[in-house]
Amino acid sequence: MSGEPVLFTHWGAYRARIEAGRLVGVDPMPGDPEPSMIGRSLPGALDDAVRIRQPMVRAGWLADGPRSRATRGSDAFVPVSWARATALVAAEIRRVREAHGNSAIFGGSYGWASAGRFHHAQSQLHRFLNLCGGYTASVNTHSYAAGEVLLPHVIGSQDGLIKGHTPWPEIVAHTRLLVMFGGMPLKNTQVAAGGVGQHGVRDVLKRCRDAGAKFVSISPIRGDAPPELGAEWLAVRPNTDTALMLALAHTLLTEGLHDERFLAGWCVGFERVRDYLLGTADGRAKDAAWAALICGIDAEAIRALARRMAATRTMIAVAWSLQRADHGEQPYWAAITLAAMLGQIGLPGGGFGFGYGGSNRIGVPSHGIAWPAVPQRVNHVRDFIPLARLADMLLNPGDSFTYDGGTYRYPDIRLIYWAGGNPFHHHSDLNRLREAWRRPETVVVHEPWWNPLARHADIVLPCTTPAERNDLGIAGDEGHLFAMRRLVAPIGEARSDHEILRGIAAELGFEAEFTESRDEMGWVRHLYGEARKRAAARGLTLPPFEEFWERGDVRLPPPNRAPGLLEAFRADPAGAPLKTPSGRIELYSERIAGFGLADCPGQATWMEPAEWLGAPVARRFPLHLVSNQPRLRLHSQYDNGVASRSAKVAGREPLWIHPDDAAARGIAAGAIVRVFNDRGSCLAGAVLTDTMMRGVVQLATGAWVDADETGLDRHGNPNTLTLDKGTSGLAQGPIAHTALVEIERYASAAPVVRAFEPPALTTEVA
Ligand SMILES: Nc1nc2c(c(=O)[nH]1)N[C@H]1C(S)=C(S)[C@@H](COP(=O)(O)OP(=O)(O)OC[C@H]3O[C@@H](n4cnc5c(=O)[nH]c(N)nc54)[C@H](O)[C@@H]3O)O[C@H]1N2
Ligand SMILES: Nc1nc2c(c(=O)[nH]1)N[C@H]1C(S)=C(S)[C@@H](COP(=O)(O)OP(=O)(O)OC[C@H]3O[C@@H](n4cnc5c(=O)[nH]c(N)nc54)[C@H](O)[C@@H]3O)O[C@H]1N2
Ligand SMILES: [Mo]
Repeated sequence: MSGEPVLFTHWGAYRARIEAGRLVGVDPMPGDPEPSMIGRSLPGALDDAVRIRQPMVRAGWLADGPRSRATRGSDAFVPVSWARATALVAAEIRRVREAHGNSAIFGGSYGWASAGRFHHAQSQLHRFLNLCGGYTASVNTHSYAAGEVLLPHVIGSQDGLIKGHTPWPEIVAHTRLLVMFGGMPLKNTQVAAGGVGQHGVRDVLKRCRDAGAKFVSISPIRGDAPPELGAEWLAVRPNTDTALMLALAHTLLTEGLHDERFLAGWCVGFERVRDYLLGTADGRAKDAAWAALICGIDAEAIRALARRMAATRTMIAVAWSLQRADHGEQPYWAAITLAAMLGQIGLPGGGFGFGYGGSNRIGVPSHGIAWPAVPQRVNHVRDFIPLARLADMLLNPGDSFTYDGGTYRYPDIRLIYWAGGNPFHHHSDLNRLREAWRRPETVVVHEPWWNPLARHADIVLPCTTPAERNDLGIAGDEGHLFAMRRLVAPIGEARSDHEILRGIAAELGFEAEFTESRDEMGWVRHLYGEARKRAAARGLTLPPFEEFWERGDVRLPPPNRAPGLLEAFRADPAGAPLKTPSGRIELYSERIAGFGLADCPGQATWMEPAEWLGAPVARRFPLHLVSNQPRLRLHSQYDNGVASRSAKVAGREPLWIHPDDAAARGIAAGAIVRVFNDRGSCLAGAVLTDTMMRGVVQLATGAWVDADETGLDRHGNPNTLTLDKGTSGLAQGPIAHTALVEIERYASAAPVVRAFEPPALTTEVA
C-alpha cells in the first residue's frame, strides 16, 4: 500500500483523500472484494453542523448543580473552556467518591466507540476510573448476553459464540445443508468489532453453493438470505424458533433418526429431553403439529426439514438476534440439543455455530492471538449489573436481582460517566430510560457529535474521531494490522478520550500512573511492540515499527488450518473433556435447574415470550417489530452521514411492511406512519415490500431519537417501542427483538425532524 493514508474502521479500511488539510473523500482499499457503503459518510460527518467543537455544560446544571436534573435532556448548553470543564469533572468525581463511595459512580459505558487499540474509549475510561478507586461496571454485551451466560453451562465455554467457530473453509468443503436461523444477512457482515480488513462472507457463501451445499433460511424476512444462494425460505413467526427446533428434535426422535451413540457418549441429560419432547410429564408432545400452530410453519415442512438434516452433513447456524429476545437462552440450548441429536458436533462441517451472519470475523480461520489492548488495571468495586438492567438500577437502588445463579443488589448511582457508547440508541424502552436517567446527580459524557446521548448529559466533553489521532488498528482474526496515522487536525477543540482523562487525572493527582509517562505515539509503539511479541510467540513475524508505520498495513498469512468447533472433544471426550460439571455437553444442566428459576429451567424449553404474535395482546398490537441492525450505518454511528440519510423516507427512518399489511391500514409507499404501543410512539417512512412476512415489520436500530414534548419520536428509533425486561433470571440479557406494535397513517401535518440540528446554546446566567 506504500504509505497511503488509511482510515481504518469497524466496517473496513479506506484510502483517505486529503486536500489542504481536509478529508475530502475516501476510496475503498484495493483488494477488498466488497467495501462497505458506510464509509461514504466519513468525510461529511467529520465537521458537520452537529460536531461538538468545545466543552459544554448544561445550563441548569451550571446554575443549580444536581438539583436541576429534572430538565436533563431538554436544557440549553453553555460553552466553557477545557480548564473549567476539567475542573468541574474532577470536583464531581471527588465529591461523589467522598460522600457516597466509588460504587456510586457508574462507569459501565457499554458501546462500540471507534476502531483503534489505543484510543479505545472504554479501555481508557475503565483504566482511568480504576486508578481513581473503581466504579460500578456492567457485564456481558448487547449482542449476545444470553449466549454468554448460557453456553459455559452447556458446553463449558463461549466457543461457537464469539470465537472458536467451525471455520468457513471446513464449511465449504464438508457442509451440504446450511440451516440458517435468522438467515445470513450480509448487511451485518460489513462489520466486525475492532475493524475489518477485507469483506469475504458473500464470496465464501457462493463457494459453499458452488460446492453443492443447499441453504434453508428460517427468518421473518426473506432478504436475510442473499438471493444468489437460492435458499429455501421458511417464514417463521418471530421468537418462536425454540418451538420449531423442538419439533425438529421430536421428528428425529420418533423416526429414529437421532444418534444414540453420540447422545450417550458425549452428552448428559438426553433422557430428560426425550421425556419433554414426548410430553411424558406435561402430556403435550412437542411434535410438528404442535409447533406449526406456534411458529406458523407447516407441520409437513418441519418433518421434511428434520429428515433432510439427518440425511446429510448439516450445519445449524443461528443468528445472535434469536437470543436478543425474551427467553433468549432457549433457542441456543434447543439448537445445541438438535445438533447433538444429529450427532455431527465436532465432525467436519457439522454441528452448530452462533453469529455466522452477524460479523465479518465469525468463521474466519484465525491464529487465535490475544492482541494487546490498553491495560485497564483492577476494579476494586464489587457492584455490577448485567448491562441491560441499567434503567432498573437507576430506578430501584437497593433492589435485588438474580444473575447466573447469584443474587445481588443494585447500587445507588450518583454519577454516570459514559464514553464510546450511546444508551439513548441502544437501550430498550427509551421513555423509561429517560426517566431513570434523571435520577443520578451528574452525567458526564465524551462524544464527537450532538447525538441523543450528548443531549442528555450535564457535562459534554468533545472527543476526536480516528482521522484526528494516531492509533494502531487490528482486524484481529484476519491478522491484519493498520497504521492509523492522524490525517487531519482535531475539529474545533476536540481532544482524544485519553487526553481528556489525562487532564482530569492531573487534577486528581494520578496523571503519571494513568499515562505511564507515554505520549500518544509512545503508546502506539508500545502496543505494536506487544503485538509483535505475541505474533512471534506463534512463530509469525511482524516488521519493526518504523517499517509498519511507513507501509500502512501488514497482514499475517492465514493459518494452514483452524480446528472445527468441539473437534478435539469429539475426538477424545475423556481426554479433552468440556469445562462443564459433567465434562460433556449438558442437554440437561443440574446446575441451572438448581438455580430454581421459573423462566430458565434445566433444559431447552418452550415458554411463551412476553409479547409475540400468539399472545392475547397481539389483538391490540398485531405487528411484530423486528429492530435489526442497520445496513447503512453502525448502530447510531453516522446516522448523520450521507449513507444513512440517503435511505430515509420522508426524512424518517424507513419502516418495512408487507404490502397487504400496509393496504389493510390505508398506508401507501413513502407515507409517514405512526408506530405505537403502550410504551411509546414514533414516526417512520413506509417502505412496502414482500420481503417481509405478513404480520412483521422492520425498523432498523440507530436513528437519532428526536422526541417532542409529548414523547413522540419524530425520527424513528425503535427503542421508543421495545420492552425493557431481561431474557430470564439467568442471563438478564436484553430482549430488543420482543415487541409488538400497531401502525397507522400519520394524518397530522408532519413535524420537522430536529435530530441533526445542534441543541440551543446559551451563556451563563450570572
Ligand atoms: N432495538 C434494538 N436495540 C439494540 C439492538 C437491536 O438489535 N435492537 N442491538 C444491540 C446491540 S447488538 C448493540 S452492540 C448495541 C450498540 O450500541 P452502541 O455500541 O452504544 O452504539 P453506537 O451507535 O455504536 O455507539 C457508539 C457511540 O460512541 C461514539 N464514538 C465513536 N468513537 C468514539 C470515540 O473515540 N470516543 C468516544 N468517546 N465516543 C466515540 C459514537 O458517536 C456513538 O455515539 O445496540 C443494541 N441495541
Ligand atoms: N451494517 C451493520 N452491520 C452490523 C451492525 C450494524 O450496526 N450495522 N451491528 C453489528 C452488531 S453489534 C451485531 S451484535 C451484529 C448482530 O447480528 P444479528 O443479531 O444477526 O443482527 P440482526 O440484524 O438484529 O438480526 C438478523 C436477522 O434476524 C432476524 N430475526 C429477528 N428476530 C428473529 C427471530 O425471532 N427468529 C428468527 N429466525 N429470525 C429473527 C431478522 O430478520 C434480522 O434481519 O450485527 C453487526 N453488524
Ligand atoms: Mo452488538
